[in-house]
Amino acid sequence: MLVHASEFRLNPSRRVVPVGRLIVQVKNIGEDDHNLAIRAANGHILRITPVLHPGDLAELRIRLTPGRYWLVCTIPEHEGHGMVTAFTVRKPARRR
Ligand SMILES: [Cu+2]
Repeated sequence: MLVHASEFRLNPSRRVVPVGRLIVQVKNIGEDDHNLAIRAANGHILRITPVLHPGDLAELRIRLTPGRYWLVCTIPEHEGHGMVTAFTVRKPARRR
C-alpha cells in the first residue's frame, strides 16, 4: 500500500488488504511535516514513522489480523483537520 500525505489528507492506494504481512509506504507530498501511524480499533498505535519532512519517504511493516484499522497523522491537530482514514484487513476468499 502506498500512502500520500499532504495538507490535510492521507490518500492510500488501497482500502482493503489481505491478512498477513503488510508493507505501507508513505510519501509526504505536502508542504508541511507529517507522519503516519497505523492505529487499531482499540486506539493503540501499532506502528509509527518518524516525522516526515516534505518529500520524505518511509515504510511500515506489520502483520495484521482481519479487522478495521486506521491510518493517521499524529502531529497535533492534523487528525482533526482530516489526516485520518480507515482500511480493512480481510481474510482470503475460501478456495473451492
Ligand atoms: Cu500531518
